[in-house]
Amino acid sequence: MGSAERVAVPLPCSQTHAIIQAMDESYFFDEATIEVRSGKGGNGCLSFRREKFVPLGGPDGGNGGRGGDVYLIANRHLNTLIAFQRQQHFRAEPGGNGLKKDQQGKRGKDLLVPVPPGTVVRDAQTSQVLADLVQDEQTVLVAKGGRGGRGNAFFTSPTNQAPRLAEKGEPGQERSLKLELKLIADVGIIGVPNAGKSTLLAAVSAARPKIADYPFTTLTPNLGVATVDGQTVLLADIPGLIEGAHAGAGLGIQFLRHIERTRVLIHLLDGASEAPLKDYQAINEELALFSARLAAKPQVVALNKMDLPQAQEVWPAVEAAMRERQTPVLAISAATRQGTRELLYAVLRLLETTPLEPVVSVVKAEAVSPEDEDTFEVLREGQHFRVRGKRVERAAAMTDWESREAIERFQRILKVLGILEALQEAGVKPGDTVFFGTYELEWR
Ligand SMILES: Nc1nc2c(ncn2[C@@H]2O[C@H](COP(=O)(O)OP(=O)(O)OP(=O)(O)O)[C@@H](O)[C@H]2O)c(=O)[nH]1
Ligand SMILES: [Mg+2]
Repeated sequence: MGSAERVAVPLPCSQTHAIIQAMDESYFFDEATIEVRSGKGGNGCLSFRREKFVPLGGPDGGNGGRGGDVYLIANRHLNTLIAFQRQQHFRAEPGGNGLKKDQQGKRGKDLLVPVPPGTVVRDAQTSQVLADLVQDEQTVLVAKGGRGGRGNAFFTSPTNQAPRLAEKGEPGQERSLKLELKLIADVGIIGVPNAGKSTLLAAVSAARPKIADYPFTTLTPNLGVATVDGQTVLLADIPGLIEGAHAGAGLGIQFLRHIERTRVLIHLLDGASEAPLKDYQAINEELALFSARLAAKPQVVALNKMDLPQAQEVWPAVEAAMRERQTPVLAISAATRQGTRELLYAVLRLLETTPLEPVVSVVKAEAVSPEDEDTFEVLREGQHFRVRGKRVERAAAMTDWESREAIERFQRILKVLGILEALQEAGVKPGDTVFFGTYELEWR
């Protein structure tokens, strides 16, 4: 990325603020579509030196500067895509025009757009994954700045000492991107529907998820921040899991994916259930069927609803079973907050002894696909012809149509690429209109 100057989009708001706002609007923003545009290259300059006693000095028009690139950069202070509700358009600065006396145009500043870690970036048109930004400060180039047009000094040659020709800057790239946030909470709260997961999240954080006495109250994950001894822990409450979840039953598979990146799990047991230990086993089986990675995540088990006699009755059996498995276990009541603080301490202890997983990153240095530059096609559109191709369209956009020499140069490019021949084969006649990108030319 060089050492070029950069501008960063300011961070929209602090982490907690963003989460609470997302809660207020009662759903979690985990998708956004944005438009990015890199800077156009600056135009090349057409100029001749003015010297005393020399009627026409040598050409001294400088090249235009390169346009700025657009990058997305992971920023650990963000954990929602909510900022993109307010702003969807991001543009890098254009390059400066070349100047006389062989002065290069200024390079356009790059634009850095911060996104939360866990953001998967796709091309909105093709759905192709461009990057999976996982680690803080991981960066991906999404739109490359246009090349600066060359000034007339560049075109000086033994046979042309005074070129009246300068290129225009290459247009910037425009791209529509789809962002998807995979939650990266520290802790995932899992359990059967109605276990009290949302009640627990509400008890330990400022989040206000919907709570009700029927299964599948939670439809999309809720996030909350809990503070324990000055440390913050980000918790995600996901929809209840049932048998077959790994294969899409209930609200299924997408939520298992959401918790795949959390570091530890709170496995909440419904103390009012017929058989909490059976539920426990069924959920663990679902995790294992989904992925080995999920099954291997450390768990803290909590038997909920201890304010009910039913829960108190099963507690000794639950406690004994977990002791046997050497799994930490607590008795809590999310409703009365009995034991919830101790549960957070147990989670902290587990987080401390759980190393961060090595991050597997698929980020390429550039997400801008190198298309085949020189290929083209000639299409017939009613009375007109259209030539499509990356290189030729760029050449057309960079040609100064006021300059005879520039037009001649464009014709030479057509010849070299074999486009002249292809047009003749397609039956083009003098007076016909030929389109190159947005440029319309009359065939002569
Ligand atoms: N008595 C008692 N009831 C509780 C406790 N915790 C939750 N509940 C009740 O259990 C029901 C389900 O609670 P939720 O928090 O919505 O459960 P959930 O696990 O998020 O459920 P889903 O989102 O549907 O999977 C509600 O009626 C809660 O009021 C508790 O500690 N004691
Ligand atoms: Mg819920």
